[in-house]
Amino acid sequence: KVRSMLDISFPPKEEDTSNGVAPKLGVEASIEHELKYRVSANNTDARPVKLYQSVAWSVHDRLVDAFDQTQAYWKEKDPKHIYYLSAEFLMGRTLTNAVNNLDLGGEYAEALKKYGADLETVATGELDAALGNGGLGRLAACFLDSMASLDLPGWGYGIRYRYGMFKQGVKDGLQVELPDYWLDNGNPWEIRRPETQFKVGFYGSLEDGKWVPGEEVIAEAYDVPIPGYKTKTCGNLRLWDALAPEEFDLEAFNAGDYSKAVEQKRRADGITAVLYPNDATEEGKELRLKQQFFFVSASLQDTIARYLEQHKDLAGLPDKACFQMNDTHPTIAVAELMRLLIDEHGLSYDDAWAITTKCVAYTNHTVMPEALEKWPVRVLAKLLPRHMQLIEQINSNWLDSITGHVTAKVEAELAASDAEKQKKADAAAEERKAALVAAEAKGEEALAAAKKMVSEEEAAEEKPADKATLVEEKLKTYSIIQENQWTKGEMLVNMAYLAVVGSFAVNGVAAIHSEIIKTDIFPHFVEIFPERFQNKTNGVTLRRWLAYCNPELSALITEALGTDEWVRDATLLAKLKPFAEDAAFRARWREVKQQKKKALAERIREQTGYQVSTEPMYDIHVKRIHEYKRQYMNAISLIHRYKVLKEMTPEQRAKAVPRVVVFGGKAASAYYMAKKIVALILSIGETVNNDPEIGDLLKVVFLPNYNVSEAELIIPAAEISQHISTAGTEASGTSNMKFALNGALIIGTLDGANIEIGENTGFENLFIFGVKADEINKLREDRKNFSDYDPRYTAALQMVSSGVFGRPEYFEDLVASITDMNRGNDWFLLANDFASYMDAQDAIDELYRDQEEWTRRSIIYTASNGFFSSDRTIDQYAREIWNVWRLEGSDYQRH
Ligand code: KOT
Repeated sequence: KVRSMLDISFPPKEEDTSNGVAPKLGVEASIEHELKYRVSANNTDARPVKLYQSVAWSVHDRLVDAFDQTQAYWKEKDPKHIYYLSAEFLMGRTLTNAVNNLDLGGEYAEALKKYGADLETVATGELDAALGNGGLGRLAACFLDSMASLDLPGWGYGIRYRYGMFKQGVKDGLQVELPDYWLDNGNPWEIRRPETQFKVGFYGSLEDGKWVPGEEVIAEAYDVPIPGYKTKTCGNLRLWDALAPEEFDLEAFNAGDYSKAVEQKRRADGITAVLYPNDATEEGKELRLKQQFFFVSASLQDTIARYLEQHKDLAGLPDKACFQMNDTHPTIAVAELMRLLIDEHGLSYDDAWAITTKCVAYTNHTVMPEALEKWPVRVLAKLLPRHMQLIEQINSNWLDSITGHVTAKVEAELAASDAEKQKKADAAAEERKAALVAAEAKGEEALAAAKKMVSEEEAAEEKPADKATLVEEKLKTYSIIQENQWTKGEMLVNMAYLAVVGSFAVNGVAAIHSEIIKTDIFPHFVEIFPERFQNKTNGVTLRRWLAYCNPELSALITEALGTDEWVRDATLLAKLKPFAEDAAFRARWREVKQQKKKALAERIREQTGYQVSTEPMYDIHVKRIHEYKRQYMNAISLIHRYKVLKEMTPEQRAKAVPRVVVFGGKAASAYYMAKKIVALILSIGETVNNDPEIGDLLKVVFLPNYNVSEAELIIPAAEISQHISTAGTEASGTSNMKFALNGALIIGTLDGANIEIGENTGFENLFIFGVKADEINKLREDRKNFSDYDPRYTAALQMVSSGVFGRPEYFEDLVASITDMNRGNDWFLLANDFASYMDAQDAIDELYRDQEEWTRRSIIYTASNGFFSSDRTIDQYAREIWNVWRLEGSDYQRH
């Protein structure tokens, strides 16, 4: 049944609630209208981009209608809201998602026939909204979809970057970064709100305890409607743009100093100009802190203002608002909420603290030390003097509150070590006594010497430790403000510690990760508040990542299950299991995979010029380029594979299992080694793909500019996917879930969510290799000599160094990073895992020869991984952290 948004009445009422502004035109007429009046094209010159624009504007109007009604309804019912604070939202394209979530797919397909177009093609006219780096930003986008689909009152809050993640190109075998002009053709998915503006201050000083900012900018809201899947709920992503105060106050601009005004505009523009392209690394730049404070302050002011429209007393804020901090990037919210409550709304420090710590929760996404944010006190005190003062106060109250605990701990340790020491001292005293007796028997001289020795020994004996000093030392390990371990004397604010102290809940993003943060990152906080720490295993939206990116497989699933309910209730996928045993079904499953491989092959040809066959196994390794993710280890294994193929006789080659290996991923522009890894993959491809002896047996492709839209094309085509991070380094991973749901088998380590995917799918169905997380520290300590390595590994690296793939000098330090004790010393333990990685690769080749068994497993993967729907994740957040609920007895009830 196709439902039109035109006749939505929400909340259900007899009369039309749309105030006459709702689109009155049908889909076809509205496209026509937009084409003529908005983008000024007619049917004959409706080029793809213009057609996309008019379709998008037509959908926009329907979205706005749903949006207005939802927001008005929430305002009336006043339920508790969740505010997801995130520096990144990696939304990708919107058109397909919006049309299908609004259940208008049929109508738009029909209307587009007139232009000889289909929705899939029209959708390619849209540029990705790439306001994120990778997993963390994409998770935020999946969460918005799930909140709306579960009818939860939820908003996202972030930054409207004018330049998102850079576009990656390839030139002369190297990555090049190009600007992402994503707003160039306008953005039909946002609604500018010039009426919603807040002042955000920076710098300045404290005068009589009051902050007088030295610089002010205006935050202006843009709303991006978030349609739930076949529900009337339409949530909101509110993104902030920065304006100079003069843009906002024209009179002052006219009266004031022109060049000063221009300078102010330049500074304001700078705040929202560009997304920092670092994934899981921090760049301690003042501008980054400015961005963080900018969006956090605007979001908190906005929430409080809306709250105060309906309530007098801020004491009730925790019943109406919960702020979920997506990693530490929004952690300044702890201090800013305190400031707003105390300085702007007159609350006492204690009342403000009680409210803040009931409103804020924190999600940790990484244990990589270089990603844990620590802002120098000097930088914070300059940019946000009042906040620095509040952080000092928060820290000193925190340390006071635990001094009793720490003292007791020190006393217990002292008591234990005292007893130990006393035992030692008693034994030593006995020995000395015996020595004196023995010396006495030997005469005067021996006795004198023995006495001297005894008194020296007694003097050297350990003095009892000073308790106060020990308590002070231990307290430092709990302190939010700590000395920089590299730059002595420089004090740093540990943002993760501030987040833990200021939050009522702290969670990791996969089971193993949530344990690691408890044992390795926050053990001393766990002592104090064990109940604060939780796990919320990540998930992905099945709308974008199965239903819409793989309509062919989805149709097959729906046919088998006799319903498409699995799109909202992913647990239903389990009913697919029996079909794995049905040979006819397997043949159709393979047929779909083949179709998706064909589409990817076409894309590879377009983007790289390489012609790849659709017969070989499609082996995919796509994610941000990082040493810990070990694309480099895969590259080394491919060099070995190439070498083996070269050495084979033609008879042996005829029996080899051919592969197309596809890499994709961006290297942060300043990440030296990551860029070299990209270059190495490109070079291997250049050599292997042009080697006539190899032909279709092996192709190594680096597909440039991996992003959400490319992922939607690549993932459905994958037969094997690689998730091979050093155990204990990948917090969760989310593409592993997308691949599994699309029936790609996984080769991976026991890391992040791979473990839970293994538990759900059956570990025997994955290709698991490598050491476990708890072995890593010891292995790092006793890393071997280069000469001890697996001969295949050594030979492959030798080929790089000797120039088989060109540019040997360029790759010299990449090789050194895993072979030289003083230049990296193989921190991510490629050498340790290489042999078992190769065993897993052999097992893959072996299984691929048996296409029936391979397909059986592929179906088992899709059937087993409904758990990784972000609907499940969000339901857990809602119940176990946020305490937000769907409105009872309303139109929200799903049928
Ligand atoms: C950290 C600093 C800056 C930008 C991004 C990060 C970041 C990204 N930290 N963790 N992530 C990834 O988050 C994903 C979603 O939880 C995880 O699946 C993935 O393992 C993290 O690396």
